[in-house]
Amino acid sequence: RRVLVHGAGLLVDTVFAEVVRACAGHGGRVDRSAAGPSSAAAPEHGAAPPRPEGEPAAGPVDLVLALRGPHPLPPAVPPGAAAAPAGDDGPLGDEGFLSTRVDGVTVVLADAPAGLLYGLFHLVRLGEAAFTGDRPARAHRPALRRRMLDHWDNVAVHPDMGQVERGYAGGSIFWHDGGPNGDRDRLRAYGRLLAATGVNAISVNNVNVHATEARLLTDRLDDVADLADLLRPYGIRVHLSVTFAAPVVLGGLPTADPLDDRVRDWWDETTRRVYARIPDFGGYLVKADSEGQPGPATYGRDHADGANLLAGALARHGGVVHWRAFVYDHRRDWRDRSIDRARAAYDHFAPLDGRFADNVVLQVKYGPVDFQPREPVSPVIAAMPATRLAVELQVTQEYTGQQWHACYLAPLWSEVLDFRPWGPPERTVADVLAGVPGPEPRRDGDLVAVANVGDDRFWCGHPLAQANLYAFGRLAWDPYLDPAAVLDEWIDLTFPAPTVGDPALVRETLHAVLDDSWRTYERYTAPLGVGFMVDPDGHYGPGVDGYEYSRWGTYHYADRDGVGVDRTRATGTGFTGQYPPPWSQVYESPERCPDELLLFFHHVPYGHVLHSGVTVIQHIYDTHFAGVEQVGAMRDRWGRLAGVVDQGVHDRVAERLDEQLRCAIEWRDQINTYFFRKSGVPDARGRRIY
Ligand code: BDP
Repeated sequence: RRVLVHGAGLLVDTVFAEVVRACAGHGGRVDRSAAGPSSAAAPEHGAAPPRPEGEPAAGPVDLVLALRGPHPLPPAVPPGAAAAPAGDDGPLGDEGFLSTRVDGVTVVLADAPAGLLYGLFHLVRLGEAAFTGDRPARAHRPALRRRMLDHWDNVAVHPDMGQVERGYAGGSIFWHDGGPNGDRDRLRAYGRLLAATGVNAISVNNVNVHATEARLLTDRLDDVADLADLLRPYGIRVHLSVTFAAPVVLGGLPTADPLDDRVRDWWDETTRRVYARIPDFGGYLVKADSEGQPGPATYGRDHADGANLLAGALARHGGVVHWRAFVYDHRRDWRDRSIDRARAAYDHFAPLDGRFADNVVLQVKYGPVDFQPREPVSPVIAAMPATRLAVELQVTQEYTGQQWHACYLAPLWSEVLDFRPWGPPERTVADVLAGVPGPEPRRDGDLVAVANVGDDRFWCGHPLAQANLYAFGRLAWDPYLDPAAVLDEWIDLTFPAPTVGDPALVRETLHAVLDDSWRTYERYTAPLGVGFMVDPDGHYGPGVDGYEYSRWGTYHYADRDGVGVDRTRATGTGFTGQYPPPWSQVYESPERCPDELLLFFHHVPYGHVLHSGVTVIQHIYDTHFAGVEQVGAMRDRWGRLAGVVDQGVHDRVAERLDEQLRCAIEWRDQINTYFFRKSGVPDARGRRIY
């Protein structure tokens, strides 16, 4: 094929290098026109030298990737290909692109270099289809401006959490034993991989900022600048987790009080130095006054005072502060039933709505407690119309099987994104983040996720966990996508169609293994939204009473009569009152509450009959037996791909499915036995319970 890349800029250089690489060995020819001076900074891909500016490529061309702008479009763009799509002549923006195919030429046009890069990856997704027939012009723009991954990576190995906190894919891709991870090719490949999913921002160190990591902001800034240089060609901006105590621990000041002038000056000057070194630095990520991290409360100040301090220092450079809403009392007394951890984020932040600076993004976990496989959507999202929000997902599978269990999380995330915080027909969470205006003007927001990548050979430990990374990026680009369609994309990009036997085998098998895997995981773990019956040490495997009498505030309250947390206004913690109608009423009522959340909101007798028609106790037994059977079926299905997919991938997944089955059986037996002993109610179907 013949390809023409037209335009100047670092990211256009990347596009050119990518196309050269794709064509290498296939007899294709790639030309470059209108290249500007920035191509000196092209990534090291061994690209062919660009053609002189303005010189058209000779002969017919199959694909043109062209930047509109100061230079005229090259003649290779067929007449009509540059016309706006019917009904959509709005600007393409910094990252959008227009794709079409006219007169046998596939054309991608963009107004900014990043758009061309995303346009290229769009073609890669289309594959051969991008070069057949005519394709009507279509404009593509990301629904969300910032699509961000947070790495919980420590620079130095932490005695409890290791190199990566809650990391299940080996060591850190960024850091190794106190210093940078020297594998620069791997880092470039990571940038490329992320750009292909649509991710455009990354935070490179843990939100729990320890002493070594704190210094990334000052005397170890060069390490951050190096990462920024490696990721910049792929349109990814680097952010840093900072400690709120930095003026004390790094600056030697006696205080970090956000209203103290010395503290403000310190942040201003420190931030100025960061931007002098990294001009496109993204901003700061802060976990403050939470789980032992320092924050403004020490000085009697609130979260708005704290966030606005950093926002002020960043604003003049175009940076943002992601301030996490994951704040609660982690030293509570388990005997005090009046404190409810689910209430905490709303109680802390809702009263502050309207006080945050415009470049503060309040980063809210999708559920009110902590990344459980099933939680209601956080009430904070509806409560803060005057605040820019990010919804935080957990791609790393801390509570969903730790990349030993196959658990495709996109259906969970889609449920969150499709949730309507004010009830139908009002806006969805996706609408809120995309900036769709409501009764009050709404600010657009971000989608953020805790990353699942490490230095593992398969990136994510479990090769199938890559589907979660891919789906996160795609849903952040377009939160209205269907999870099954996203999975199709990932399968086609990841596994070549088998050359012998049934060409649909790989696709069908992966759907059979992954489509329902999140619900399967839910079936064999904590029932009906009660959460946290997990081993408290590592959060892997069952721990039926592991958290029941601890300080963390995550209880199920099972006794001989019933189970669940009463969060009603009538008799419980009042958490249901944090939702606007209709959800405040729906969740308040055990009759109206959706089955899957019943024990999150209500303490009910074991004989309580669900909407499904079975009792709570029978539901527990049935789902736990079914969950194990489903994992067995997943394992058998995967077995049929032996010899069809790469042997190394097959072995790794097979090993993990064996472990998933072992662990699911352990969950089933412990949960069923626990509830049988508590309730004394036998299984109606007479299955063996220990
Ligand atoms: C919890 C994790 C803990 C994190 C915390 C957070 O167990 O390691 O530090 O979330 O989000 O789920 O800050």
